[in-house]
Amino acid sequence: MSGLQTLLKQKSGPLTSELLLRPNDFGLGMLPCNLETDSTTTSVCGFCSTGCQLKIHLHEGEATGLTPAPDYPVNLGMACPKGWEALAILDSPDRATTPLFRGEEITWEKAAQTFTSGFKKIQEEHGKDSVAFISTGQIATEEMAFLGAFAKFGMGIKHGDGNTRQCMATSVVAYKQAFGFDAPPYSYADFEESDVVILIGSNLAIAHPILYQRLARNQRNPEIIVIDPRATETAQIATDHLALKSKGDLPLLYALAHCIIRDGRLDQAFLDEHTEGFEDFATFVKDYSPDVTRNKTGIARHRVEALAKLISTPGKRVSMWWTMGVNQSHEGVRTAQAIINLCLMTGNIGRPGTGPNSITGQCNAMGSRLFSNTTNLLGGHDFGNPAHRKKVSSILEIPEDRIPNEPSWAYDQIIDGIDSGKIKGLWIIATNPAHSWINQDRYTELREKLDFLVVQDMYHTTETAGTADLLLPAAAWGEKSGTFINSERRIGTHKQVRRAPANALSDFRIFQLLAHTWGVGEMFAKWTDPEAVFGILQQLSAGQPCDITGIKGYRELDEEGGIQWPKTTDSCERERRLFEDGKFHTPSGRAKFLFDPPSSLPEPTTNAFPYTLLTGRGTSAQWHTQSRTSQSAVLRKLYPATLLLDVNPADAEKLGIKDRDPVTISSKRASITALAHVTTSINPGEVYLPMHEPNVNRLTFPAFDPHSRQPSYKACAVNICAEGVSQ
Ligand SMILES: Nc1nc2c(c(=O)[nH]1)N[C@H]1C(S)=C(S)[C@@H](COP(=O)(O)OP(=O)(O)OC[C@H]3O[C@@H](n4cnc5c(=O)[nH]c(N)nc54)[C@H](O)[C@@H]3O)O[C@H]1N2
Ligand SMILES: Nc1nc2c(c(=O)[nH]1)N[C@H]1C(S)=C(S)[C@@H](COP(=O)(O)OP(=O)(O)OC[C@H]3O[C@@H](n4cnc5c(=O)[nH]c(N)nc54)[C@H](O)[C@@H]3O)O[C@H]1N2
Ligand code: SF4
Ligand SMILES: [Mo]
Repeated sequence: MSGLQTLLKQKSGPLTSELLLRPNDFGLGMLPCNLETDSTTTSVCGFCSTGCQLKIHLHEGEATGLTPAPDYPVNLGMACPKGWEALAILDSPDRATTPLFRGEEITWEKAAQTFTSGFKKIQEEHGKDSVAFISTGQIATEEMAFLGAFAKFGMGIKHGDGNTRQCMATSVVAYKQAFGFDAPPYSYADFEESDVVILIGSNLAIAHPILYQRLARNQRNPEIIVIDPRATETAQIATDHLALKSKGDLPLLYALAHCIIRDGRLDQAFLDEHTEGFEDFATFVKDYSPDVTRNKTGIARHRVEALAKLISTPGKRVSMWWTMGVNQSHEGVRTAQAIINLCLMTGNIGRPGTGPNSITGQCNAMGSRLFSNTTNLLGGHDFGNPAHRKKVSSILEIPEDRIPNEPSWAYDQIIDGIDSGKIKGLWIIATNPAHSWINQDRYTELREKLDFLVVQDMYHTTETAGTADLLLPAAAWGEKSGTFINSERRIGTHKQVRRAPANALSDFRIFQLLAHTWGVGEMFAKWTDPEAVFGILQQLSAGQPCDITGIKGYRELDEEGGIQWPKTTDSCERERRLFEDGKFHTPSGRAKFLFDPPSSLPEPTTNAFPYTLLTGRGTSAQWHTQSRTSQSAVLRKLYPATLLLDVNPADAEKLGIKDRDPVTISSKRASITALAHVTTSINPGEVYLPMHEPNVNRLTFPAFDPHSRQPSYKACAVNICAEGVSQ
């Protein structure tokens, strides 16, 4: 037990700031190692949602290097470049090392007081809901639960959302409406057990390289179909690549359903016993023959017919995987549900190698979905449900009226709230919206409207940190402990193996300190350390589809190679999928068919802006806004030094552009420059930019899915011209 934990356990009176301000003492003492000698421990990687386990090599308790864990059921001895460089990015002059108030170094006591007085003053003047927070899918589950509980139950804030809105909101709503709970049904083993693997809007080779390796290990000689406007790195492993038109997914998926139903190639028994709404859906898709949809999809009839046959071949195990090409769309939820519909009608769910499978993005996107207390009340509960509020209030021993009875505004509504003057104070934790938010120029302008902006980050140099009134320096992955939940619902631990620089504190400790200074320390008296909070979250999960009451603490998570939710009983298999019994979480126990007609593009191309701009990941060595990956000399060598615009050779010729020529890309909102990368991997009429350069989101158009409010980052209208040549 660490020094602080011992002190906290011994102390009976209220916590003091002095007690909370002992940095770096959650982790090192928890290591199952002999600090005197060389040894190893394990940690789940803190970049992507694959959740690879890394073996950390220690000397006298501090990490000296790492290798991929050989026997973890996720990565089986593999890691991608980011994982290998996870320790390297910690040592950087860009690290935030001490709290800063408008650029001046201040103590943690002063920082906590400034936080408290700054936000309380705004709340007194403009009401409790005039302060909001934007959180993340990139801190431990225990930390995000602490944040959500402190902000909502302690500070009385109603509005808080996260960067998971940019990423996973569509899948959350799609599953919730169709299955009754946000429940991705698969295990990674399904990549290896499928006969037909369909990847829709997912560039697995770049975004989830270890899952790509898992797919490459499939011994069943699978058909691999990639549905992506671009011939991506992932398409290289494909047996067929459908280069559909940008946002042609919904019509294409309806055309597939049309053919399957027309030919009667259905799993009628599954439909009868386990689904509802099929008849209406069958009537609806009668109008969507491949000939009708061809204009929207760009895919010829015979290819649609062939794919429909493949998906519905009796006895074949078909799995359909999707990521941002689907989620980031003005009609993402219905598109994800069109994938779910295909799996339901062919009975491809609940069996090995099947499933409508959404792959998450950030290391703890799944933790955020269940425990961030933003869209859902802690543990996948509903803010609007009195029984849920009662349950949470009794487990947390807080008055029920502290729990808001409705969910928060979504991210874009919070941004609009700043614009309209309703939100005056904002707290941003482990996300960099001044780079990543859609139509970013507006964000910059809105900053001026905030009376008080607090940013909590591991670096002081991010675009967002640079605009903060108060900067709170956070310890990073490797400098703190907790759990992450990966894409296949596997909970794994990460541990402190390094000391945080100077005065940086773990997010957990920062929340503890702020709660104490705010005057609600008593409310979190039992939230002493990450593992204690994990125990509280287990209690909150009881009786939910994500019930994890059967896990016997962090040690069992390590011994078992991580554990997938749900886990209620003592024994369970290492890799499990959901819905094997065909029972869903809807009131009827049946999965629902959901659909709407495709809608028109929010920003169609015009004569002035004749190209569709697609955006997404660049290389496996780059992570989002690059605050982390740009810190590693090794990773920097693995990606281009300048921004490259992918443009088709036919368009390049038309525009008089050669490879590596400078070009200007203009949308109605901004103009930026890049070098041309002339390539056949992109269709004529479309161009592609990686999202890692800060200017890219100055171009994007703020359209949102109406159900999930996820931004549609991947389609806006632009013009291209050789630099210096006017439009
Ligand atoms: N190296 C690296 N890995 C990452 C990340 C990273 O930043 N870097 N981020 C992580 C996160 S948070 C996420 S969410 C995931 C994202 O993982 P992915 O979603 O796989 O990555 P993206 O490149 O954003 O988008 C995937 C593909 O969608 C395609 N696409 C664009 N428009 C359409 C369309 O209309 N229809 C279809 N079918 N496809 C379309 C793009 O061409 C692109 O190839 O990656 C995770 N992994
Ligand atoms: N054009 C375009 N834009 C996009 C996308 C796209 O495809 N196209 N994709 C969207 C998607 S899917 C996502 S997920 C978002 C990602 O967008 P962001 O969340 O803004 O990107 P990150 O660079 O991951 O920002 C994470 C921040 O947290 C900090 N950090 C890391 N670890 C810790 C920690 O332990 N504690 C604290 N306090 N801070 C920490 C990092 O330094 C960094 O500043 O971007 C979205 N934006
Ligand atoms: S694939 Fe994802 S989890 Fe695995 S090492 Fe790379 S970044 Fe980390
Ligand atoms: Mo994401």
